[in-house]
Amino acid sequence: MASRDPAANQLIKYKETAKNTLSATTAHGTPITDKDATLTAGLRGPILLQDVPLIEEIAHFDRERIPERVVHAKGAGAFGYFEVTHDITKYSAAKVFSQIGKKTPIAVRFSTVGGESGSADTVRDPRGFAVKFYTEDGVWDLVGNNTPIFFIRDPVLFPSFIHTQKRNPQTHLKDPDMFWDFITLRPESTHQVMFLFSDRGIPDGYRHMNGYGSHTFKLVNAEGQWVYCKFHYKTNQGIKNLDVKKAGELSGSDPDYSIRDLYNAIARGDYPSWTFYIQVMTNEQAIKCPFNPFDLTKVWSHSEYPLIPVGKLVLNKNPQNYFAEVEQVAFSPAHMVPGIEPSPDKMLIGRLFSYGDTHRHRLGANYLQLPVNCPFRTANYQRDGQQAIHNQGGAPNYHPNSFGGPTNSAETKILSTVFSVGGDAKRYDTGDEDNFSQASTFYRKTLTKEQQDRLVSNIVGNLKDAADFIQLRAVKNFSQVDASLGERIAEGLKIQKKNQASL
Ligand code: HDE
Repeated sequence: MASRDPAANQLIKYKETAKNTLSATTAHGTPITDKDATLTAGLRGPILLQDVPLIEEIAHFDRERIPERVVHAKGAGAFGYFEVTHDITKYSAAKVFSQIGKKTPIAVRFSTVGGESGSADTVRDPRGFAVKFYTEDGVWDLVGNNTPIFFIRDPVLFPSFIHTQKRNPQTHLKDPDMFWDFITLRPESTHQVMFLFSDRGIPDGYRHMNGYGSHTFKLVNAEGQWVYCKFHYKTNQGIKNLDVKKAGELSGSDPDYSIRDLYNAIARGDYPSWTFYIQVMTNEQAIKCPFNPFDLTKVWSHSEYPLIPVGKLVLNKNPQNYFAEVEQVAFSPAHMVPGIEPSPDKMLIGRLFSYGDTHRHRLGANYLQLPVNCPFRTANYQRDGQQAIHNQGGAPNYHPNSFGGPTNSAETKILSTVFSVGGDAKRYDTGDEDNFSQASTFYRKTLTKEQQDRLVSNIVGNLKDAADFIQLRAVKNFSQVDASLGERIAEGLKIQKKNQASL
């Protein structure tokens, strides 16, 4: 860690800009005459209840912590803009894409997933890459990761999947069995597990990784025609990953490595940027697609569905206050804008519920009124609740009404697609759908020989602590990706051939 980088000099810089030292006040704004001593009866006497500044100070301190995010608790944030460089209005009428050269302000939060808010940045874990676009038609959140795929394809498994990476409920320790037990019982996770244990599993900070909306979405144009789409944001800094040894060292010497790297780059004026692309698939193509195009464990081939450039994301401003602008920033996949809609991806639909729900718990019912979250314009019939800052004045609080309250938007009607759904209502376990074909392509075609070697070593290094029967199950799954991959992992784990045969 550089000793006096821009992050280290933050307070010195603050002092340069703060012209006069102001007198301290209570939270209700009255000047405090003595910040250094409590009000006591006599030199050694007890404190008087009328020491309002003291009571206020302690009472506020007692309430400083809010629940951390249940996943993605550790993160860094920054602000900037999205600029359109290519016209995609034939696909989407979303105002954010309306014109080449148009700039929309954005907020971005990067994160690790499993660890607590104080955990190390350089762990092997997917990275969150959430983007908030403040558009004229409201806030659009693209709450993605640095991977185009995910571990599971049914949201009902998500809380359990996350529990496997949290602490064992009895020991309060990270558990050597839970993750691999779950992963091997749900082989649809194999594709993402391979990505996680490849070099890209430990990015070098947040600037040197790509981002993906991951799910399939729908884009709707001004005529109401729609296509399915995926979003990609590719780093212009180049992909850089940390090797296992360096990452381990940094976990001890600079656990906030990624936050520091992002803050300093922006403070230096070295603004990170990403080129933003879409892939599109028509409904006819989706019907003929040999795999389920709404399955989050699958990628869409770039040769069949080429990347179409759209614009760039640029981060040029650090937060002024971490808690207000990063801890309280509230992303939700349900925050979509006219011209962008969800696809039937079950995972996406599960997410549409979860985020607003967790924000109401973490930040309160009026979380969308916090400055970092609020859109340019809100006009609705929601009122009151804790911390109602913008309570819409004297506007009517019921609908329909005869007094000029907000009403239906005729302009965006065409952008709400009509679609048919059908089939028997049933719980369809998708665990046995094609789990290995894309994982095989990743192993055989995407990874070089050296990358394959490191993948094997990373998997073995982690799996070696799991119980024997779980190791055997893992070898069986990896053998379905590629027989030699299974063999090499078995060899690394010193598993005998006869044990494998017993599976
Ligand atoms: Fe999340 N996820 N997630 N997730 N997720 C949260 O929302 C959830 C998923 C992602 O920087 C939570 O505000 C469910 C996929 C990011 O503030 C929570 C499911 C992807 C962030 C939640 C998923 C993500 C979150 C926790 C399965 C990549 C951090 C705190 C259906 C495409 C956003 C919060 C930030 C955060 C739920 C799966 C990305 C609990 C139920 C897939 C980047 O609502």
